[in-house]
Formats: sequence, structure tokens, C-alpha cells
Amino acid sequence: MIPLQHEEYSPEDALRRVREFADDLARRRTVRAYSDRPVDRRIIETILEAANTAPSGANKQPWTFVAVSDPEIKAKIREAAEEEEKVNYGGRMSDEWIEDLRPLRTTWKKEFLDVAPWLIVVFAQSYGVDDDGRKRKHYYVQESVGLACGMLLAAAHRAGLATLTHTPSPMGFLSTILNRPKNERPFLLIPIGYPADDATVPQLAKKSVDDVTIWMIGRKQKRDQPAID
Ligand code: IYR
Repeated sequence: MIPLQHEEYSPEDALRRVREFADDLARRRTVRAYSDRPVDRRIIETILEAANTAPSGANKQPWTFVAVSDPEIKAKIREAAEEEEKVNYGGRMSDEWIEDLRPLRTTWKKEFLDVAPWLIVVFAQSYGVDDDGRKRKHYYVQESVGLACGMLLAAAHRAGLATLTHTPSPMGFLSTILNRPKNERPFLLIPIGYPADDATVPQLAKKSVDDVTIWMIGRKQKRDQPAID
């Protein structure tokens, strides 16, 4: 064990900092129309560095990020994804699902898959393999990889880049095209880049924090709450 390094702030500073962070995250939008402008590899690498700090079950970091800018590979991914999505939109998704997606204006066409300069394909490792080829257990894989993806999205936003959490379904073709081993399952496909100049996004309402939070505050604690002015 080593001593913890930790920054603490006054309640005023804490509120200001987290307010700025929350406001910035609220400006993040899922973007489906990208510019083909290149993005420096070092920016992508640093975004992945941020994602890779995520907490994970027993610190196993059960994720693999495949960062694709190769136009031939992107074209293959687009072709295979559109193949699946044609089936999805052509009847594999339920009527309710299609109806729920209407405000998003999504279709089987996935232009962003070869227009965006980078595709980050996130794989979840259901188990690990050590240097001797022995299987090693991984824990809370979905939770861990989900956390890493959230941090990835926040980091990309901080770099002024747009992202999309794309889940072509089924995603097995990603393992084949990207030649991933059998302990890895495709988890999310995340295009990253600058938005197209004419990009539009749906006007969506978010639930309020009130709608999604239940507070359980003891009477005494309520009285003792320090006030921030
Ligand atoms: N995978 C399809 C459908 C789709 C599903 C959900 I849930 C979305 O939030 C958006 C799209 C597609 O990518 O079009």
C-alpha cells in the first residue's frame, strides 16, 4: 500500500467545479454526421489513456480498444454493419423499437463508419489469458467496460471531438474483421471525429435529476446540512 494522493476543495470550489463539469457534459451530443477531417493520433491515444484509468473488477482492465483509421478496414466495417442493419430495420427489430428510434432518425445507412477519421472498437474480455496461455478470471466485465466507455466519451468531448455509441447488432463481424481472439466480445463501436459542418441532432429532452433520484436523508442530517451561498 502507498499513501493516497487526493485533492480536496472547499464546498464553494467543489460546487463550481462540478457545475462546470456537468454543464460541459450536458453539451455533449451523440453525433451521426462526421467530417472526414483527420484527428491526430496522439489525441486519440490520450483519450484512450483516460478510458484506461477506469476502475474495473479486481483491476483486471478487461477491455481492448481497437483504434481504426485505415480506410479499407473502415469500409469493411461499414459494409458488414449495414448488412446487419438492413435486416434489423427490415423486421428484426420490434415495431415498438422502430417507433422508439423514430425521433433519432436512424436508418440502416451508416455513412459515419467510413467518414469519421477514427473508429474505436471496444472489446470486452470475458476472461484473460496469461503469458503461458492459461485462462485468468475477469470480474464484472460489463460494468468495467461500460465505465471505461463512459470515461472515453467524456475525454473525447473534452478534446472537442464528437462521438457516437454505435451498437450494430449482432456485432460478431467485428471480431472477424479485426481478427480478435475468442476471449474478446465486441462491446461498442465508437466513431470519433469532428462533426460535419451541416450536422444536425434531434431535439431531445432529458429527464431531470429529480425524475431519476430518490433522496433518503435522515432528519438530523437534513438539519445539519452545511449551506453553500
Ligand atoms: N443498431 C441500430 C438501431 C439502434 C438502436 C438503438 I437502442 C439506438 O439508440 C439507436 C439505433 C442502429 O444503429 O441504427
